[in-house]
Amino acid sequence: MCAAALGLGLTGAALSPEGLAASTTSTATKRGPGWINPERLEAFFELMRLRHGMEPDWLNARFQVLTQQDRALALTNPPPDRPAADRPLPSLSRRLARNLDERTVREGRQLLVSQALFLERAEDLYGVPPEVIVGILGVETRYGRITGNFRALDTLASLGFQGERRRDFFLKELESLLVMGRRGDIDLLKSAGSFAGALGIPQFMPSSWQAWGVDFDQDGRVDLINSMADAMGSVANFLKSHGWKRDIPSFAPLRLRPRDDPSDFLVTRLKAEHRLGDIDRAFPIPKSWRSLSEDLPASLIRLPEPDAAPVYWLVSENFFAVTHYNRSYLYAASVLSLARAIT
Ligand SMILES: [Ca+2]
Repeated sequence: MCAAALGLGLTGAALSPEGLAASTTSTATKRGPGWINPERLEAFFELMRLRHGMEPDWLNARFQVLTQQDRALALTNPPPDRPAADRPLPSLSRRLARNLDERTVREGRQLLVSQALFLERAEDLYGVPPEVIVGILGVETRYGRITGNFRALDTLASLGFQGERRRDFFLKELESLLVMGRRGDIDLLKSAGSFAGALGIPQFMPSSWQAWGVDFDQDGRVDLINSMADAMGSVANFLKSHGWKRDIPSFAPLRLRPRDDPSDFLVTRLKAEHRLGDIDRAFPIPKSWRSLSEDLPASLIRLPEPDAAPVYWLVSENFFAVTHYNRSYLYAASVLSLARAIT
């Protein structure tokens, strides 16, 4: 049934002016799965030929079997006007409850022991503590248990050609995925991931896999889908490349007195914009931070807690390195709280 549907789609495409134009170029075979605009597909194939020397026939063989991922499209393009009353307010305590459940903490502690050799090597090389690496993997995929059921090739092509937002971003990721597939780094027809195309134990997008993936178990290939060691080394490499500094604490909850006004040191972006010495003069900061350099970049952030007083954390650049993994304070707070809970 699927093949018949594809055949009909292709016939329709070939009869359109774009389809005729496409069929006159390098090969006469019908292109793609039918639901992708033939002109755009041809332009993409041409780009891949020029940039990577990829033969249109090789590409076409992969594209013929693509399935449009309607669910990925729906999840990345949610209807804009859901009434505010239906949306749960962001909440630190709820996020922590979800990510620091008993099983996730217990399995994180087990991983610290079972993967100690790789984790220690990652800390030696990149300066990222074992519990932070494990914290990322816990929040991302529960240590590789939940990595998503969407075939990345389908998802990225659907979002890149049919999506409403960030098409260029997803096409660039599709390009990276195809380059990895062509090289034999991953099996394009099997590799499953999230609804946004993130892959494997650490949920790297294909371009991140290419840029920061590390063959940490030294078996000759970067495998973030099956190798826990490769996932751990790659997470550490990513964090170091995004500003993680060895032996610097990442966060400390602050207990503000009623007269304290945090606004001078509060940030809303993903960067520490103040000096620790200046914060120290204004607020009671934890003793362990007092021994650090006065010039250490630091700031305060406010974390949402709708049913109680707002929560303020003192944070360093290491906190923000984690937000480069996922651009959210609540995400980084979950990762670093899980890291603390398993140590
Ligand atoms: Ca490897």
